[in-house]
Amino acid sequence: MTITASRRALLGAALATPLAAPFLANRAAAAGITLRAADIHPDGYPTIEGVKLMGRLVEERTEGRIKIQMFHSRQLGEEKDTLEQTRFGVIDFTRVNTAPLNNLVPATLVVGLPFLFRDTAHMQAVMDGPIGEDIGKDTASHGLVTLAYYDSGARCFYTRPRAVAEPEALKGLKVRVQQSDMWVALMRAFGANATPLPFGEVYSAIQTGVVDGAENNVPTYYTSRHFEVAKYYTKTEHSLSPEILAMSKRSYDKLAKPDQEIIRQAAKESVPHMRKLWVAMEEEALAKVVAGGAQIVEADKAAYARLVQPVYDQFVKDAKLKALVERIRAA
Ligand code: GTR
Repeated sequence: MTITASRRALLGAALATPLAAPFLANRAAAAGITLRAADIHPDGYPTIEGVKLMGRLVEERTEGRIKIQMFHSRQLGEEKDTLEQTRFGVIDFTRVNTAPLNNLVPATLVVGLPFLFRDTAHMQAVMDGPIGEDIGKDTASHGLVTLAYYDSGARCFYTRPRAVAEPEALKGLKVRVQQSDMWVALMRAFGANATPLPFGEVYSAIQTGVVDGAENNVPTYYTSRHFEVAKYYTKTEHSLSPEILAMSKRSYDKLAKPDQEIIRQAAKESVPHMRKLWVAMEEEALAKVVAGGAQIVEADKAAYARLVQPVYDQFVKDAKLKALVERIRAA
């Protein structure tokens, strides 16, 4: 049966109507999915902006079929929680430091080891290259697809009672650390008492004297407003422990190969963007904390570095981790 002229006219009119476009768009959206990403940092922080860029690229390249919604500011919980939920596919992406992964995936502790990287360029070259890729492979058996590594600057001490230019000044102070055995051991090696705490509890822990201080990069010291309660920021730069952007393997496996590739590629492309913002943020944060009353103190880094061997002895025991440390040093 051939389509009658009048029906053809009707059909043409329907397609020409302005209603047709939103109708089709709605259908496409209904067929699409929105993936959820978690981060503890506030909106505007470079890690958040990195993931947002990844989301825009993914949405564009899948013609709106895949969207990524960012939940910042600990809306989905602390890093330990979001990691667990990502492993089990409740959350699709999480951006965390390597530290909360340390007990689960030993290779991740290596890149947080004290005074391991010579500088930021060394860290970036290692993480962006085959070594970073190998570390990423180890996360897969724990339900996480490592997509990219972001910068996290240099971690330094900030303390309430006094500056800690020499390790002697740190002796006996209670210092908050991330929830990782390596980090607890490192504080001990430095002579401090380690108190592992989730990030969101640090401000009040310092304020109420539960701990005497913590350690972090300047941007986090600023955005967390920890500078209000711990005025002395001592530039020990003891670790360049990078950030990791991981996708839930469960969520990843549900996607078609070309979509997986789009996500991997978008994550890679978000790295230079994040790093550019990071450099600007470090400068801005430093000015802001100084204006807010923080005192920036130079440290005897060599004296700190002399204390860390026991941490390497305790955690870099098996042949695999030893080889990893050697590869990083030689890179
Ligand atoms: C920040 C890092 C977070 C988290 C936090 C902490 O520098 O970006 O992922 O590790 O430090 O100390 O808990």
